[in-house]
This record gives sequence, C-alpha cells and structure tokens, in this order.
Amino acid sequence: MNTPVAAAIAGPIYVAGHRGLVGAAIVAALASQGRDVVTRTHAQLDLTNQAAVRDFFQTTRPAAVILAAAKVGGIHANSTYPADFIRDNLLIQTNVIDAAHKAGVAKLVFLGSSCIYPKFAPQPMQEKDLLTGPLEETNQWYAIAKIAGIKMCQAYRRQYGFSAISLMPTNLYGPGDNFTPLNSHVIPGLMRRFHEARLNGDAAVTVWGTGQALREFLHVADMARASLTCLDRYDDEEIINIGSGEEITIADLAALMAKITGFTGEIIFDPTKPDGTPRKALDVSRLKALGWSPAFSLEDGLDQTYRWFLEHSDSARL
Ligand code: GFB
Repeated sequence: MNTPVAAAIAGPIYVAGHRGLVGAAIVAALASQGRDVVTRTHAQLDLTNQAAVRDFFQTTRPAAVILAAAKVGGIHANSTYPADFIRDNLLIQTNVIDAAHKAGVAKLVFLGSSCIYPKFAPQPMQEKDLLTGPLEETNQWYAIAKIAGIKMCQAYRRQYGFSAISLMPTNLYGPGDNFTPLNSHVIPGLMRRFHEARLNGDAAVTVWGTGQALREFLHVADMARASLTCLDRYDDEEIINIGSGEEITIADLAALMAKITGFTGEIIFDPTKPDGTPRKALDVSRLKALGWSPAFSLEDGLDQTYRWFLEHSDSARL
C-alpha cells in the first residue's frame, strides 16, 4: 500500500472552520499536542471572498492548513438548499486551496465526505471507487463540490508539487454538533427528538425513512486524531477514508438513542421521508496502516455526546 511519509510541519497551522463540529475538535487535538494554531472567525474572514482569503494568507503565511470550513447538513438540508451547498463549498475550497498554494503553505488537508462515492458502490467502499458510478440524489450537490475539491488538490499536486491531501470521513457526530430539528444529521436530530419526547412524556417518536438504511458513525475526537495522523504521516494524491469500520441500521440507532436518553415509548418510522444512500461503509485499511484506530465505541460516544448536550442545551446550536 502506498503510504509515503510526510515532511514534518514546523510553524503555525491554520484551521479553517474552527467553530464547526470537526474544526473545533481538530483545534482541541492540536492544542493537546502543544502546536501553534491560527483561527479566524467568520466575521474576521469570509472564506467565500477571494480577495479577503488571499490577503489573509499573504499576511499570515501559515505552515499548514486544515480545511474544515464547509456548508454541511443532513439529508433534509442537502435536498432543500442545493444551491447553497454547491456554491458555498466550491467558493470556500477554491479560495483556500489556491491562496494557500500561492502563499507557500507546506501542507494542506482537505476534508471531504463519504457521500462522494457512488450510491451503489461495492461495500466497504475503497478509495479507488471514486467516480465509478452515479451519486445519491439527495446530496449530489454537496458531493460534486467535494469531488471538485479532491480534484483541485490532485491537480495542484501534479502541476505545482503542492502537498495537498484529501480525507474522506464517514458520518461524524459529537459535542458541538448542530442539534436543530430539520437541518441536522441523524444523530443530533434524533438525540434532541428523543430527549424532548422523554421530557414531554410523549407516547411515540417518529424517525425518518424506513429505518433500514445502514450508516457508519465516527466520534469527532477520533476524526480529529485521524486528521493529525494524516497531516503528519500521509502525503499522496490518493484520497484516504476515515471511518470506524462499524455499521448500524437507523432502526438500531434509534433504539440505542432511546436507551441513552431514557425514552421508553414507541418508535415509529416514516417511509415518506428519504433513506438516502442504502449503505456507505468505508474500507479504512489505508488509514489503519498509518497506525490510527478509533477510541470511542458508538454507545460510549453517544453517551458522552448526550452528557455534553445536557450540559450545553442553552448554548448548543438548537
Ligand atoms: O444523517 P443524515 O441526514 O445523513 O441521515 P446521510 C442518515 C439517515 O438517517 C437517513 C435517517 O437514512 C435518514 O433518513 N434519519 C432518520 C434521519 N431520522 C432522521 C432525522 O431526524 N434526521 C436526519 N438527518 N436523518 C448526509 C449527506 O447524508 O451525510 C451529507 O446529506 C453528508 O451530504 C453527511 O455526506 C455525512 O448519511 O443520509
């Protein structure tokens, strides 16, 4: 397997999107290693503004960039705001990748998503399965933007020798997630719904779709550790999958969520809502060869996230 050793990063690391689920976890992981981190809030730097991004890179000149800034959301948000998803992601990644290269950044880590793979790709999906078939309709806009980001990293590596790598995480969850009812991913969406149903004494909770879709979930702290492993040890144009290697049906996830939140009523499925991709398990052997493995089991990770949600329900994105 081709896993070339990367050059050591000496100097500040700019984390784009440090207030998001993944960016915040990456900043925490970098801080725990005592590394020098640069961040900018959205108010300080609008990443969709090409001139502002270029000025930031020319004046700040970070040694490395982790590009965790993106417009993201669950299945409903992806279907409802296709223009926002394709525009914002194309603008952010194009501006950051180009400006980073022009400012002499030594290494750039681009974050994609497992939804870039074909809807009916062989399971578990390997990196080589990219662009071998049609995409899932609900998130094709987001997926096309992310595929463009991957291709941009590969093109800049080939033409300019830019050390840009692309990581493809599975569905992520954890503290700091978006817990809004409609636009969230399934874990924060269901966590909040089951929690409120228990508080209200509701008899039943409705879960979108058939419950039969399979998903692989990874705690964001494990994702952050994987990102730093790749920053330090991976340097190749081939994308690299990041996942737990464990799958669960949405029905089993709902049952687990009921257990964690203490909801004892009925669970109802609404098949008029989309399931999305039937299955999207990642082959993570490439990443494991770098020495990484996840620390959280799904149940432990959900427990920890629920405790965080209870402590932060005033300030969480609700
Ligand atoms: O998390 P989710 O929106 O992401 O949905 P995707 C996962 C599954 O959970 C789908 C079901 O089969 C949903 O039908 N589900 C059940 C729910 N109840 C709910 C609920 O209350 N909220 C949500 N959100 N889902 C996203 C992509 O797809 O995955 C993004 O749209 C991105 O582009 C992300 O790639 C990681 O796995 O379906």
